[in-house]
Amino acid sequence: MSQLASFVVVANRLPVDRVTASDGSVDWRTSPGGLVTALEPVMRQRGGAWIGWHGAADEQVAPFEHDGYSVVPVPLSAAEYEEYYEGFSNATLWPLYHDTVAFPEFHREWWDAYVTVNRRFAEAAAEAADEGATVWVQDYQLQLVPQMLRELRPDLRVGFFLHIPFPPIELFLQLPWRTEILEGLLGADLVGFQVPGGAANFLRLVRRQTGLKVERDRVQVTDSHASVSRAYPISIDTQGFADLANTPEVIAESEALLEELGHPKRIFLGVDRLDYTKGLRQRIRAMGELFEEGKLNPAEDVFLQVATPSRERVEEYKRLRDDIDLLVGRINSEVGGIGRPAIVYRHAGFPRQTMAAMYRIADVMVVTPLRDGMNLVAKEYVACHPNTGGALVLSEFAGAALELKQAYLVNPYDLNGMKAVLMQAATDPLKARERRMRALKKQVKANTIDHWADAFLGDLAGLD
Ligand code: ADQ
Repeated sequence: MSQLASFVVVANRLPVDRVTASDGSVDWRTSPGGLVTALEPVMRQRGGAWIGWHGAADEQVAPFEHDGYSVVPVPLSAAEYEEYYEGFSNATLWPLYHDTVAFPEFHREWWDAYVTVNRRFAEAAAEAADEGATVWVQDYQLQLVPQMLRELRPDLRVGFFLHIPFPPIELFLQLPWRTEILEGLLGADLVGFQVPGGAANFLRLVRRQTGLKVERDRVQVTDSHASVSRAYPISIDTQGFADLANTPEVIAESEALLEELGHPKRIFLGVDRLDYTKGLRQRIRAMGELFEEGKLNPAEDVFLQVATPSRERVEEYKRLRDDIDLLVGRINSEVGGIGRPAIVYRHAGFPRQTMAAMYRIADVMVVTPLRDGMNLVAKEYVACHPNTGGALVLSEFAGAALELKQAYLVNPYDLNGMKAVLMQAATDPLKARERRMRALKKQVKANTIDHWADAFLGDLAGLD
């Protein structure tokens, strides 16, 4: 690499995707996403480096410059991808950290791969960072990196942010490698969580598992190193989304969508990665029952659900996909007219512009995860929907529920309760819906992704 960086982001994936043109030439394009949008300007300003996997197994890619910052690809073998990423990250940690809504699997080989890959990321960061640089490690795939990095480079200022929930102590203690993970995280000067409950779970665990001195949010790890744990709720580029939703292109696309859907009177919308934490089974059943019971009328109402393909080789995700196909097929075969399905379901990713068009036309946005670190979809809807009485139905178990208090809150495990709230959101007087929406818009305007990054990095820089 040409020069050492004073600001380094370490994440499982790079912020760029490789695009190969028909003539075989290779280009790298910025991949969309809240994290990338937030951190790119910071990196450019600070002369940063982004360390992450480039998305192709068994392949070495040399570091390169992109949009004014350095991109440092970390290689993964096909076996490591299976064991570290699909295995330990997504079949052990992901379900364990999400209230065990699916059964976590514990395999020693997966753990070994997790350690090996975390060390590789730590070494790459140590090599890229300038003297006294700030390194910001992201998410559950890399929880050992802070401590490994501190050992390699005690001069660095290390931050860590967990994008998913930090589980209650009773669940975390199942993990055979609980002490190692705890020590890994404590290597950071600042550990960030989505909600105060995550930080509290973590500090309780530290108190119980280690003999370390904990004072409020500060753990004295060694004589010379303390680690602070706090909540930093992540957000979106609110203005960017609002502006996008108001472009003539998006307005035209939303009109085309309405036409395609046959101008229904009411549109319920669900937008998720296809993941068992998102509560799709419960949501679809609740919507199906409302149609079956005649509370919703397929001639007037439609439920549009889009789900991005995700982790498709992991067993639990394959099962989920089949379950959803079956459920939607069954409901549509029983209710609705020919050419007028009650549920319109697409298993696909869409460009951001299309997402904005969907948010524009949705009367009731249905966000009902069983557990979610934050949930950006809820905030994107609030930013994009014009204030004409749209309604957000939001699970109590999404981190976003702590901020978006004016949403129609639901317990996604309570099907009858959820059905009642869905109907309330659809039928409340316009004034009541507008009042809620105004409060929600105020919230997402006041708390953007820039605030999130500034708050975290400001605190990290200010620690003594
Ligand atoms: P995710 O679990 O991926 O993120 P979420 O916060 O909702 O969940 O973000 C999903 C993103 O993907 C949104 O920006 C959304 O627009 C986009 N998306 C979803 N479906 C799509 C589709 N069909 N087509 C195109 N785009 C689609 C993790 C945690 C969350 C946390 C975020 C950020 O699980 O709790 O909010 O990280 O920290």
